[in-house]
Amino acid sequence: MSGRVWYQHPSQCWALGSVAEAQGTTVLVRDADTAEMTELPLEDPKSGEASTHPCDPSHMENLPDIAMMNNLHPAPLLHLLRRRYLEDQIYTFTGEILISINPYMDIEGLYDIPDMEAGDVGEFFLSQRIPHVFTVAERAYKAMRTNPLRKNQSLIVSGESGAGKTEACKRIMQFLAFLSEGYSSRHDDRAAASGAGAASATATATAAAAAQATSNIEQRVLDCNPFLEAFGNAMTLRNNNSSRFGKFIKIEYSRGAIVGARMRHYLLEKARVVSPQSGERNYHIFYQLCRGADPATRAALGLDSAPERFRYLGSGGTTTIPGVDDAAEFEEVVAALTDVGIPAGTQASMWRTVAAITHLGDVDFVPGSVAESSAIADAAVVERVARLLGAADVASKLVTREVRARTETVTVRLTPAQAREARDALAKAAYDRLFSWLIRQANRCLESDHHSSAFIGILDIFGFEIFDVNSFEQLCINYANEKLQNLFNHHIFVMEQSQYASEGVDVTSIEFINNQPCVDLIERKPAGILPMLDDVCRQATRSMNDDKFKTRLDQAHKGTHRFYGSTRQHNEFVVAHFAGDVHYRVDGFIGKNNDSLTQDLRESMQSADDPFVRLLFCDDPAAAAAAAAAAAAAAAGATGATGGAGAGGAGAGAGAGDDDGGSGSPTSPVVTPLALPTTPNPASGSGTAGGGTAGGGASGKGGRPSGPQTIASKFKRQLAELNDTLLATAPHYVRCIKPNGKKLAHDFDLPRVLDQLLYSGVMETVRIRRQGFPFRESFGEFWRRCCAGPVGGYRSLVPAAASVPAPPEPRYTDREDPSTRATVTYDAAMTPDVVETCRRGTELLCSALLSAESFRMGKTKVFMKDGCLETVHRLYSATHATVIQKCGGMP
Ligand code: AOV
Ligand code: MG
Repeated sequence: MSGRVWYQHPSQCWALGSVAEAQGTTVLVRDADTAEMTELPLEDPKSGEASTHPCDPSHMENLPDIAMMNNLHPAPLLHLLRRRYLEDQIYTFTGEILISINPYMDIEGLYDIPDMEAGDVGEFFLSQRIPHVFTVAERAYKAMRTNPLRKNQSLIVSGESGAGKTEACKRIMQFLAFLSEGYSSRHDDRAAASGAGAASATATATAAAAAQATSNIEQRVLDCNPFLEAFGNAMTLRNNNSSRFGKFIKIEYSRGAIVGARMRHYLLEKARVVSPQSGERNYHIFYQLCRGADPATRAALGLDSAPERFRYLGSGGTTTIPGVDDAAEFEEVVAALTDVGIPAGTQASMWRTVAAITHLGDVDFVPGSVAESSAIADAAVVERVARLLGAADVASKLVTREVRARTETVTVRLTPAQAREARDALAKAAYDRLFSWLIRQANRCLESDHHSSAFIGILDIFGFEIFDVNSFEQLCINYANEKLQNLFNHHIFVMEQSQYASEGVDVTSIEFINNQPCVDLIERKPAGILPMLDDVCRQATRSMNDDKFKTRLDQAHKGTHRFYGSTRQHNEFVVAHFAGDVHYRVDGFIGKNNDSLTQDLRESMQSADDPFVRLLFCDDPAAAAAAAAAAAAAAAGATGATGGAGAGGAGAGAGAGDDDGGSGSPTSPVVTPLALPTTPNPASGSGTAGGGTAGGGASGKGGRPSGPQTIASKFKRQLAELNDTLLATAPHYVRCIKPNGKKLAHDFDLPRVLDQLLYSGVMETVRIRRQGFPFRESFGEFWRRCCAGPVGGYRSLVPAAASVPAPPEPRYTDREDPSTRATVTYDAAMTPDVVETCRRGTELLCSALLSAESFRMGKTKVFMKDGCLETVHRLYSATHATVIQKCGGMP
């Protein structure tokens, strides 16, 4: 095996070969497969990385855990993953982290749950250390039940779009449901508790929903998936079932049984509702409804089984997904909605809303009779929308906007372009609110009736995205990933440190790549990209535009922040993310961040005849009540305060800051102060956000002294919360990898995978490990290793150690863990005395043969640098070459 090396290959990243010749600064390598010769510089001139790496026998083994490999390096790691992947072994551990590679096909039996003895439940995969998502789920489950310090667990699943995060999360949830059911069948305490809970709470809406739901809590958690995916997933170029929102599900436990769940969602991609990109679809539900609703419903909704006829549904140019039957999926969605307790009547309302949004897309505008105005092109279409929403005034509200000034209200006509913008804003808002409502329903039905003592959180967030043109949405998504990466770095670093700490081993200065400056560049006040965008959005002036925002960014960061860059394109800036440089185009940033639905349209929806539509557009009842109280207080005490440029209104609406630009920032030309509203509208929470009368146009959108918070600030707050939640849990990581860009099975694109291993931090964990002591073995196992072989094994090399006895043969025995009542297998031969003997032998041998720098004695394990074991082995082979040969080689 000696002489074999991994070498840098032009197309394969790394390949196996042998050094034919080394001359000065170059090396000549013969490929192991093709015998082709390649001459390489000793070091890669760009990275300074050695262009060859010695191949260790362990690199050729099919290891379930990369941590078992000697002389770790990206090359053998990559080849191990490929080999396993091609044999349908898609999971591999790297220490505690699970790597999962999307197989793009169903692997037979992979998710079968074997028959287990009662004692094995929760230990089955774990005790065998099988690389599998079930193992990670078991580990989290076990830790939740046994770790008194950190009960709450989180499973953090990451990877780029299409890597398999959502599938992994579903499998994890199914398995957790299985564990919980297994627990409940052995302990009937929960059954008794939930029976009592349901009986005492029948008066509440929660219990009513739960009572309608036919299934148990475990099943209900799983039942949410079909409808969440129908409404929140879409076919994209990268993934036929791409999640267009992030979600965090907390599964709540009492002892070992699930008692409830809660979920949060993050940033549903709204732009898709009105403009799916070429080659992509809108959200699944639109097509499912068109194809799956019964003919009568379809007729009542004005829908058609050919969704491509509707502009919002057909503009991506594709309406079918290979292998997917939308009509059958619709049936599944309806069954799931019914199962979680959403009555048929409410479902009908949901379909009306979905249909109304579909028709909205076909409302178009032509120039009106008066200059700068518009008229609706086809009255029949808008009437259908009005009927479905129960909002008769929607037609007029789409082409005009009321601007409220100090003493009067002026109706301003909208140009066709502005009217289209208003229409799209309404469609996006309606869909977004429908989705949020759905999440609330799911939460209601999953709400726990009784006390939970711990949770397991599962995070499935949109993967890092780099497109040709990246916009505000990508910045938000990549920001989320940057935050998660930051947390990962922290955890890995902490985990590694704590391994050493628990063994009492001192390791000096482990360094890790910190992406904190990049996170700061995006989020930190005052000059971070998002805070600056918020500032700009708050400045209610027409002169502020996306280009000026870009100029401000340049002024703040160009040439000074190493994670910020600028290109020749005047409207682009670059962020050096951990996963690569991303060029963002600023066009539309301000509009997308403001995300405003005109107040008129919102009010129109809030007073719709259809109670379901009213409900959707009713702002948070609690917030509305608080705002009403604040408004009343402000009105009572603010008679003399009208000079405050609308600050009274602002305060009343949302308690927003005094720093609002409504009162005239240095860059704003003229801003007319606003009067207090004559009839404060607490429900909208926005006071009188009329604003830009100064411009004389219909730019009510511009001025928002206290309007709803921006998308960026809301998202930032949500992520901060998530971060705090996750920080307080014990994390378990699943890193999903996308093997190719073609959605193909058995296709492993080496450079692509290496890229993901690098940016997902997997390589970094390997590097951190190598900086410390990557080889670690318990004293017993290590000493057994030293005593094996002719002449008494390695210990024969050190006279003082030669007399230390070998441990007895292992005697694997089962015992019950008192805290979990689970069966654990252990080696009964390893009594404390035996362990102490092994420790002594280990120490004698290591101190005699290794430098003090290269090993550490922990409390139960010995730690070594890479290559130490090989040194010992070489010495041994050389010393006893003849004897070893006589005995027929090494054991
Ligand atoms: P994602 O969640 O990571 O992307 P998915 O979990 O949706 O990716 O996986 C994409 C597709 O790959 C699935 O629809 C399956 O067809 C296939 N797939 C993934 N994992 C498996 C598996 N374990 N076994 C079989 N097929 C699998 V995104 O949501 O786009 O970031 O926003
Ligand atoms: Mg997904």
